[in-house]
Amino acid sequence: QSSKLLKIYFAGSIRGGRADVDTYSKIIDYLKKNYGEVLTEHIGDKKLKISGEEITDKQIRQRDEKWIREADVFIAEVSGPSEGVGWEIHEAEDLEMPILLLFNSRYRPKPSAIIWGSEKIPEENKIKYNTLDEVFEHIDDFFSRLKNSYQKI
Ligand code: 6IA
Repeated sequence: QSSKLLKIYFAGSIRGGRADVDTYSKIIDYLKKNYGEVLTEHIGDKKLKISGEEITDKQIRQRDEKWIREADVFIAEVSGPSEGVGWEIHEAEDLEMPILLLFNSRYRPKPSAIIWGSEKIPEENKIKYNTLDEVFEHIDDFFSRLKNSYQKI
């Protein structure tokens, strides 16, 4: 295991809706405590305004493109639909990053087929969960699988 802190890109809905912000924030805390640096910590910020931001959309897009290239692993919470998260998943696929998808079927039975049907994401990394404890277990499993197959980790 390298001594360099692992960089994690966590994706969650912003303008798609903030109903799950508590979940995002708990997942981010768990990742920081156990696995590395989360480049996108603001996703779990309850005070984040979804309009009237001090930075422009172009700056957000550029910054996120840079962060996703820096990151070693990609984790997305996909329960609520979000165009931005959908785009980021495709970008992570293009960059051949290890991807973990977390889905709670509280709002809808399944995520978009375009996401869930991806052959670039192993089936065991497409998680349907009910409780946060389950999420944490799946995150642990994801990282232990990576240790065996992915050199940087
Ligand atoms: O379509 P959505 O807004 O739901 O897309 C959410 C995804 O796009 C997240 O996973 C983010 O990585 C990215 N994203 C969208 N808006 C922002 C944003 N705005 N900041 C960073 N990433 C974003 C708030 C800026 C604020 C900190 C000043």
